[in-house]
Amino acid sequence: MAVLPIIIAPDPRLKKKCTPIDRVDDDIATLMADMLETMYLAPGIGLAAPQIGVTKRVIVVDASGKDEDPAPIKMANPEILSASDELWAYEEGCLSLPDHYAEVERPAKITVGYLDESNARQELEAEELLATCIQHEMDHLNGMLFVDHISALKRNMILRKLTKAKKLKAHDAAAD
Ligand code: GNR
Ligand code: NI
Repeated sequence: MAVLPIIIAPDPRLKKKCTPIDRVDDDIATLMADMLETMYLAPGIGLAAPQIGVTKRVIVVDASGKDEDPAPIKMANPEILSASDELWAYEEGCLSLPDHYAEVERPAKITVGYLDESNARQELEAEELLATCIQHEMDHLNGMLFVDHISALKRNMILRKLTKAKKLKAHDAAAD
């Protein structure tokens, strides 16, 4: 298994539409395992392949609580089969937007179809935090970040701060 570096916004690799998986083979199963390891170390409750520079429709999530058993889920080609009219609001964060948070409203309950790590078709009903997390990860597959759901004013403020932080980091690296 391997821990991979996470891409920080703004970055064109986070804006790409990812391509579907033909078949979950050993290479995709390894990618899923590496993504979970990267996510747990970060730590985060979800990770999408484009966050590690892979433009494929693969996500992993684990929205279990601190005192619960781990509940890893690996998905290729996730699709929303149904979504509730009822919405749920949550203060979202993103490993690609470190230290920034904003409330986003999304359907409270969803049914998702996907291929698992054995290439078997699965369906999962999710609600609240798990539903939000899956929708957040699926957005990444279409080049969307949670800041694309908030006002342009708040979005640009966050992206400007991240651009500044990147410049500082590049400057520090050049100084040593
Ligand atoms: O770790 C994460 N926490 C989180 C909190 C609220 C809503 C979504 C998330 S996903 C995020 C990890 C991440 O960036 N996944 O793409
Ligand atoms: Ni994210």
